[in-house]
Amino acid sequence: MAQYSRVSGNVGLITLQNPPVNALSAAVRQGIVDTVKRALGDPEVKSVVICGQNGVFCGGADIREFGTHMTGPPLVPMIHAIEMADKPVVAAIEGVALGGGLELALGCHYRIAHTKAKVGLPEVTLGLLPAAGGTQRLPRLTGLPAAIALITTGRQITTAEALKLSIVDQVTDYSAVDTAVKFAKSVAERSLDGRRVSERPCPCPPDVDALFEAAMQKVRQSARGAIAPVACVQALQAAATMPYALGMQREKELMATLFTSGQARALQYSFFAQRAVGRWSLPSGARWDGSKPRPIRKTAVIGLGTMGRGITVSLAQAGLSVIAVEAQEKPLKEAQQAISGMLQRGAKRRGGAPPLDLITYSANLQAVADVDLVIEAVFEDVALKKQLFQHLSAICKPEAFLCTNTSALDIDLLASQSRHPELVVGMHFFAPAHVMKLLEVVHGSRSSPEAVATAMNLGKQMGKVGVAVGNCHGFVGNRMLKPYLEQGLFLLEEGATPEMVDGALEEFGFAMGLFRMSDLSGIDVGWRVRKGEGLVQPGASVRVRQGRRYSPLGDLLYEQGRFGQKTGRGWYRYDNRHEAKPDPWLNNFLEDYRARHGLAARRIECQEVLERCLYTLINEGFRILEEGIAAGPEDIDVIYVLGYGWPKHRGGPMYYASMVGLIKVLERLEHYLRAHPDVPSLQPCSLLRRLVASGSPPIHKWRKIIKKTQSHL
Ligand code: 3H9
Repeated sequence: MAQYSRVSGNVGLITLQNPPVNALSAAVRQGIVDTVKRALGDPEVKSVVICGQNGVFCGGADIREFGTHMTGPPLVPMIHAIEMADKPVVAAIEGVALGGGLELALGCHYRIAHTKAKVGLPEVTLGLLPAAGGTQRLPRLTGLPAAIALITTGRQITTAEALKLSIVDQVTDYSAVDTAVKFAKSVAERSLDGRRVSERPCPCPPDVDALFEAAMQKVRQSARGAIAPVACVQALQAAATMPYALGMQREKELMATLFTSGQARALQYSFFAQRAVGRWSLPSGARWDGSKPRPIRKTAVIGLGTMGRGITVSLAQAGLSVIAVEAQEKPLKEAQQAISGMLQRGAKRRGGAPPLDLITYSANLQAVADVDLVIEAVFEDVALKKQLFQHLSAICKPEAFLCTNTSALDIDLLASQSRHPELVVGMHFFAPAHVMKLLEVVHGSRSSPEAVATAMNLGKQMGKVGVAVGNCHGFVGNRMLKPYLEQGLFLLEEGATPEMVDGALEEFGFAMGLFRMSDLSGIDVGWRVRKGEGLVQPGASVRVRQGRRYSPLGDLLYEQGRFGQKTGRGWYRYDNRHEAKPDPWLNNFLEDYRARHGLAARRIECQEVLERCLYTLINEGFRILEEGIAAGPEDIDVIYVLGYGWPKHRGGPMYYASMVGLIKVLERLEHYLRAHPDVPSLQPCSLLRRLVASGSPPIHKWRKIIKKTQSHL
């Protein structure tokens, strides 16, 4: 787990060995303790280098150990012993030095890093803080402002930035290990005075109180109820105000609180869920490990509206050539300008040149004849998309994959327009497509495993987290949103206000409440979807449609020209483009509406808002699992955390349900169904009942029960 050798005559080389990221498991920690002791005790050895095997220094503490009974030597005294060594110890950083990995490196006397390596303290993203001295040593090197920024966000940085911040001492294009060995020889006789980071003072600006006040305010605003970022600031405050030993004590206390918190467990579940979705399977039994993706070199994007532009940018940034097609010359020119601007701004942020040359613009669909894969992002109109698929099928080479960015339409229907339906899949991106990490890869009944594997692989190349989902109206994310939004409208009818509903959801941790979200995405967009479903009856405000309760409130707003942010009026008023303000007009409108329908407004508690909105969404999630549209609860949770602003520290809707208790979710759905028997989405799903009947097993056991349920169907 840590190999020891002597190189270059008198350098002790310690190599961490725990693939794939050399995480600091109990065995690795024991290996480090043993090999360090050996190196320090060997009179022939004058200096030591620590590195990781296979070009990766270390990905930090072994997260898999967190939920278990921890054994092996603890990190803090191990790193302390390295720092106190009387021979120079050099960290040779390749690949990554993250979390405990960087903390190990900070305990070394020198750090040499490869230019392509990344370093960071991402513990906060796991609901923790860097508790192996990271909160105390980093600010002593970088100063407080940089340490606050890095530790409270978990941002990973390039070694060029790390060099500027004094986190590393040298950056090399050559082997970091060879460079570190040479360097270790050169400093073998040098005094270690000033090289032990913990012995340095923590540089404090004169306005340190104001600095922490601002930092605390910033994390409280952006954390949306997450406790780890706040604890990170508190630990850094200790570094600024206490001697090192007391700071370490504070770090330990704060970590103890976080370590056992539900938030840390949820975030760690989320970490593994985001990796588990890559191991997809289809109802046919086809799986990720038996399906080979085809390499994609040339791509095309059809339709250069907001989504098409974002997808084009993402493809080009991933190094793929793109033919960007828009039928009319004027919008084509506008799109070209917008895409170039996005690429230039992206290049400024990431460094390097904008990949403008990878994109060819065309107003002619024939230009896509020899591409390997097309993503269509034209207007969400089924007739238009059907026609486009017929054209593409005739124009493209027969082996080309045809993908649609539809957010709800039937993939099988579109595939049936193509001569090769097995090459058709959905690639549902989320706006803004060049920023959002989520990609729903939608398989139709005839999509081949190769097509799914190719779309998943392309998503990965674009830096997305792909989730394979089945074909149904709205797929996973948008389908679950429907009962959630519907409950929001019903609550308004019964006496709530948009700001009250949104307040409860935002307090829960959503990035945006449902009415603010509706204003952002456009009330006209939702109206068009409902029109497509035959639900809209202009001018009418009948509260029953298609045999179930229906709220026409959204349709009535649409008829008033209140489309949301884009028209400055929606569920809120927008005097400047983004700031939502409660609108007295809307309150009057709601009062009139209730009076017209004989609805008495009642006082609605936040708890009811949460239970009705969230439990109906979760209930739909169970239906999705039961129907095999998603293979497991992790798939749904990843979609909600990455695509729908679900608070990360609550794991995702299905994880949340497992924490609240399935029996409680079931009871509350039954309770609300009794009060609203005309709302079918409150009818508990049979899978939920089955899980409760089998004793509410933990979430990792659901897949097995779901499989059994499906085989009974
Ligand atoms: C910490 O250090 C606490 C300390 O401060 C103090 C304690 C006192 N442990 O992401 P990938 C697995 S907290 C266990 O697909 P990539 C991962 O699950 C830790 N397993 O690869 C996956 O397994 P599988 C702070 C880990 O190349 C496989 O490795 N550190 C760990 O895209 C490949 O991962 C972090 O937060 C781990 N630490 O990205 C870093 N890391 O194949 C977390 C990875 O079975 N890790 N695995 O699905 C990462 O950010 C990325 O994994 C990394 C590689 C950038 C390293």
